[in-house]
Amino acid sequence: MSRCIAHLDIDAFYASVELQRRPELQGLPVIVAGSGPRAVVTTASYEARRFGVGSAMPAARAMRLCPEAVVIAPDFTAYREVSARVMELVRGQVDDVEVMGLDEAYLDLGGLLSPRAAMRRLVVAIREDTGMSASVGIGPNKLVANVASDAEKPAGFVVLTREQACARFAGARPGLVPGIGPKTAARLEALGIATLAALAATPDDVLAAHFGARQGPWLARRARFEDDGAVTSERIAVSESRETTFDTDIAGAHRLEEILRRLAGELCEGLARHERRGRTIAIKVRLDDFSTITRARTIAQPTNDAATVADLAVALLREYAPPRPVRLVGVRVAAFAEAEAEAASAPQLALPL
Ligand code: TTP
Ligand code: MG
Repeated sequence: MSRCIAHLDIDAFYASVELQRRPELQGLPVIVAGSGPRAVVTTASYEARRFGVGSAMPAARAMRLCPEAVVIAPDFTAYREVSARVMELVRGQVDDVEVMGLDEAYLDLGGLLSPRAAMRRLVVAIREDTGMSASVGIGPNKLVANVASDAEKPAGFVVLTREQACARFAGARPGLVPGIGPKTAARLEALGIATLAALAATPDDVLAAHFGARQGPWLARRARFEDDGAVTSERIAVSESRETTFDTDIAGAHRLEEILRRLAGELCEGLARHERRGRTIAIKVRLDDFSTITRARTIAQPTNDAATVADLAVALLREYAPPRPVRLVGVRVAAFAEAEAEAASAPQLALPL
């Protein structure tokens, strides 16, 4: 292997944090979800997954599938704290770490004498220190590492060369590979390409004809587990946001402004804790017909002041004047001062607002 990259991902992350502080729930099906008619499951313990419960499923449906499940409301502060501790342990072992989310990271193991042993030690350290169970994939590139980390969850530890990955997942659906979403997978299937092996063997010109000169051949490269993306350490978050979906759509401007102010307050509290300030304040509004708009304004001085952010968010909302009842509002602070240099050169993080 020329390069050696690991992908580490915590198992059933939010649920595991909840189980950690409520050991009496160990072994029970646990679902972390909000409340209300529109709540969705953020994650489910592996016991609950056996009933078919999964992320992004409406909570009501999850309860029908698994009526005995214990439902817990999400506590993002707790998840951020555990995440920070996990990443601290990761950085203690490896210099080049690319954090992809609260519970996952790519690690460049290139400099290590014995990468597998180092990763085994790291998994033990994470378990002892935080109680979290992690799955690890190791491979010659990020793509192999990512798919390998998912292959034997929970507590997986899978090491594959690119060729081994091709052989092991030859019969898997193309959607197994990150970057091939459900729409692309459906189009591939309509063309009779139902497996990664079939996709890998499809000539570039055929794929280019259907998916374009860039995306077509790229799909086949993904299916061959080719990936030359580097682990770019310290991907700095360039924005943070809070949003909320209402139980019933809201038409009153006053009520919307109140909610936007509360979200701005929560957002700024988190920013202040991490001493982060941003210059761009944005709002997101989703109407009852699911159309979604964002409006943003950039100010001269970076801020994390709740009143400043709330005033701007409310001004943006008044300018937009939602033409229909509103289903969701969100507020975002972006372009953090310390991240501005990076943000100018790196592509904007595709975080949902
Ligand atoms: P994942 O790593 O995708 O899921 P997971 O850690 O719960 O389970 P596993 O890795 O064992 O398959 O996401 C990490 C956390 O992100 C998850 O615990 C909850 C949150 N999340 C959502 O809020 N909504 C979602 O749709 C998904 C997929 C995750
Ligand atoms: Mg996970």
